[in-house]
Amino acid sequence: MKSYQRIIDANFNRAREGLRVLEEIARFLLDNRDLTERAKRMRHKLYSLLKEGYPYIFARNIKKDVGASLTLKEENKREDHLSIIRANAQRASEALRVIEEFSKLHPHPSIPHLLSSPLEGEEGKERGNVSQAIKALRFQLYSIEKELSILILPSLPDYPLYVIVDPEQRKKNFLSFVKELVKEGAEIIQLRAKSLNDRDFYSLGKKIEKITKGKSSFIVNDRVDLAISLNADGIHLGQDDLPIKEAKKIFPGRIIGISCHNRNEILVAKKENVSYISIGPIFATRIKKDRKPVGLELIKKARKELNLPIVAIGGINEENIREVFKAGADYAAVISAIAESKEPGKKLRRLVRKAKNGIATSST
Ligand code: 3NM
Repeated sequence: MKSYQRIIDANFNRAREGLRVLEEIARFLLDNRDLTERAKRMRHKLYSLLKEGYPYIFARNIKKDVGASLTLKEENKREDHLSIIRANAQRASEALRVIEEFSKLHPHPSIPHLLSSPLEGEEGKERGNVSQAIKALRFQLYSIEKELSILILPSLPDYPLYVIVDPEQRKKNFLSFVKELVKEGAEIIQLRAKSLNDRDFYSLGKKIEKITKGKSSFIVNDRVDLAISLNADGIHLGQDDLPIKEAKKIFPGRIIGISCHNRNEILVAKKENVSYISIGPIFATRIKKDRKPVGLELIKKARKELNLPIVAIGGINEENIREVFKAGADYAAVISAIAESKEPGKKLRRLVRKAKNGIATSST
């Protein structure tokens, strides 16, 4: 019977640990009261269901546990918050399933039944109640996992330059241009093509997706539907595009960024929990002639109010890139600085070097 006790003990620990990780994500990463409370309630329910089984701790034998030293390579690495959610929800649901199965067994008369708070009723029914209750917890967990996965968003890569490639701004050999940037190490590539029809956007996007696959994060501008069909890593939304909430529902677990041009838009976006906020145009730019530059001041102000990554955009070039990082930006987005260069690869490297220099001297 010791082995039975050890199974319950190990899986009780696994389930509550996994649940606690999900609870912390809901609480500290998402500030989401509802999900925090639901995860917490689940842990408490589990305690109350198994409290009769507490003596099972005495069956614990870590030295003898043949699984204690078995760690798969994948267990030591988590790509992002989403993979933490997946791994822990999986761990907790598997553990619950094990408890559910073993709680159906008839226990040995010499040990306290691991179960159950509702002592009334005949024993068989009681065991059924517990496995049913554990099963209900498992289903609650599935929906918490789904909701967390929709809300949590991956981050941009840790690379300071956000390159926007636009076939209107680089008409000649567009694909070789993109290939060169990726080869030179550009880790973030956004495809922006305002005047292409859907079919042409899709066909160009497929080629960019191939070029960037496994090397750079591929972000699609404006269009969530195209981002989905292109299996992009993320979407960049303007103020007039699909609302962030809706984009998250149909494109969960992907990078979502939003363009902001004033403090009000920044404060609204802050509440939505996005992967990043872009602020611009910082300087005058030929590409958005009608927009008045917001200047470095808006980055400084936003930096004080935001924990989210800030992407500075608009008129950024080799001469001023340091300034945006000094003001508190985390990334600089550029179109013309690279598109107009005869040697885009070299230009990219110089911009990155200067960006890193700006980060090093930034006071934030
Ligand atoms: N969005 P360049 S500024 C596409 O303010 C875009 O949201 C902006 O191009 C914003 O690096 C801008 O050539 C143009 O100035 C960026």
